[in-house]
Amino acid sequence: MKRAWWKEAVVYQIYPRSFMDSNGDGIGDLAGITSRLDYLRCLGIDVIWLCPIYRSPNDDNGYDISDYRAIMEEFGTMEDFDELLEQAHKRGIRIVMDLVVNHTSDEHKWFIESRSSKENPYRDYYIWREGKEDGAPPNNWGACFGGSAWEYDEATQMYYLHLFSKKQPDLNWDNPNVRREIFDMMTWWCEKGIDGFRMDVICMISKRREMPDGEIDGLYGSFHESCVNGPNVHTYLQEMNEKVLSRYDIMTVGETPDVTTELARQYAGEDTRELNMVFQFEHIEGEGKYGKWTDEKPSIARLKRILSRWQKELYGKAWNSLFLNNHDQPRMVSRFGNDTPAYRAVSAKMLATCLHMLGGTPYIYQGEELGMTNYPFTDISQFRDIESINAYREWCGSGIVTKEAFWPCLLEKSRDNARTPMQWDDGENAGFTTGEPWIAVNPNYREINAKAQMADQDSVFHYYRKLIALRKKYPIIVYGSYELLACGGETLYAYTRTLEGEKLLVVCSFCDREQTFDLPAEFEGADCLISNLENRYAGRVTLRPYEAFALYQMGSGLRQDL
Ligand code: TEU
Ligand code: CA
Repeated sequence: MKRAWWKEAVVYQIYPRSFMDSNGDGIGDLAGITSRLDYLRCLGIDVIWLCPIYRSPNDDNGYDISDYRAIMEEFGTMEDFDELLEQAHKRGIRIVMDLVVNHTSDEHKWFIESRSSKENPYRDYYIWREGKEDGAPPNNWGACFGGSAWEYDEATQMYYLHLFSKKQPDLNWDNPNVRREIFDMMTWWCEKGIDGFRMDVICMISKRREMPDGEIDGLYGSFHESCVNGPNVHTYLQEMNEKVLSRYDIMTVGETPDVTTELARQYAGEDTRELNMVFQFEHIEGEGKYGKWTDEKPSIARLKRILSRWQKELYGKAWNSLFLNNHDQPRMVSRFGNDTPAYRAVSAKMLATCLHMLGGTPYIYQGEELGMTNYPFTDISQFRDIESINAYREWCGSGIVTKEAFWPCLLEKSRDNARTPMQWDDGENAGFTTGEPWIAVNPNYREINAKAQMADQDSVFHYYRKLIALRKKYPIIVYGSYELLACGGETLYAYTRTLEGEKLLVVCSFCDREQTFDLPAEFEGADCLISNLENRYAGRVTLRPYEAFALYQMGSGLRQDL
């Protein structure tokens, strides 16, 4: 397997709106991020993935971009960006930009031109279709954020396609001018010195020309067959690679919902000249009761099975990202661990052990390194996320589900769980802002905050520091092959990694009861690299609730300690 810096890196994801507010307007900003770079250096991460900071009317918190070469007013200025980049580089931290080019904002100048007339040179930058004879939308597709995926536009009496909100019209990548403009814009950022791109829903940029009705999925037909992993997506990515990516030493990660391991080997193959890695969701997105919405806890057996398949099927062939949460997902300790006071910290450490010892590039979502939890929402007015608000209105209005039945699904899965402000200290608003925060601070900030955890060697924060340091020290964690160990019940997850005779054993308990694990003979006497509780690892090991450990054995069973 080829070595690469982005295979050895640990990424930290920043959602700027909620990270740190420098000027008291209640909204996180670029100067705020710069002021916290030393915290990230202390944690030991290598790369920041910066969620969108471009000019945007914020229908979807920056994922609706109206100018790719300007900074969102609320976040600061281009000078603030340049300062952030310089200060990050000074500390050896790279910055990967979010690249949202499946769609723009409807306030982008291209779309303003496009909608103005059928003859406008920008008309074909977007996807326009006639309605049906009775005036209905061209097909039955639903948008990700509710309603039809088609919006009727009075001026030219046609519909435009939007797979997300109606303020996020989809670009037409089949138009070579669109591709050229996007590649120019990417080059412009690379010339500025940024270190890579995280590409938003990049698997959706190529649509089939025929757009038949989709199978009903929830309230609408699915656009999946026509829009995801479409006919030209690999051609366009190869063109992007040739014209932009290959000219810089950057990291590229494609957000690819609904990708298979087979497709991932194309998107992020060692030699396919497309992207460095995929960021896929199979392990965390099962079928919900109502579209993505459910109040059911995920199955750990399923998680193990899917993680294992990705580990095996990509090994030596392609590269994957490691994560259990991000800005679109609930907090991982609440979903996969246990966020009650007795088990929160220990289960957060267990989940981190499980992820960080796997092959792939780990992503830490802001606050995860503190074991931040879901928010105890009590009223719909507390939500800010367009997806959550629209889903509540649409599903409860449909007659399919009552408000009482849908509410627990919002609590379990709303994206706003991840978007409450970063908890810096136990002062007012958790040290995030001196003003009124744009979304409520989780009331548990007095117990869970960065300041307290930095001062406590036993904290989740210091555990993450240790995991990151281990990845730098042991190549087996980055490059080793993977085997799932058949053992115990559904909630015990044990696997090994192997590299040139060295071996690593990782054992994680996903439950609140004791379980036993029989240590394989080859790991008797091995070094314990990390564990979240004190134990003796020999013979039959009794694991306490949410216990996790990793043992390391040097070559051929012969310990070489002197
Ligand atoms: O998300 C794309 C995506 O696949 C979403 O459907 C995601 O699964 C969903 O938000 C989960 O509920 C990306 C961004 O990460 C997201 O923040 C944006 O809203 C979306 O694209 C549109 O740009
Ligand atoms: Ca601010």
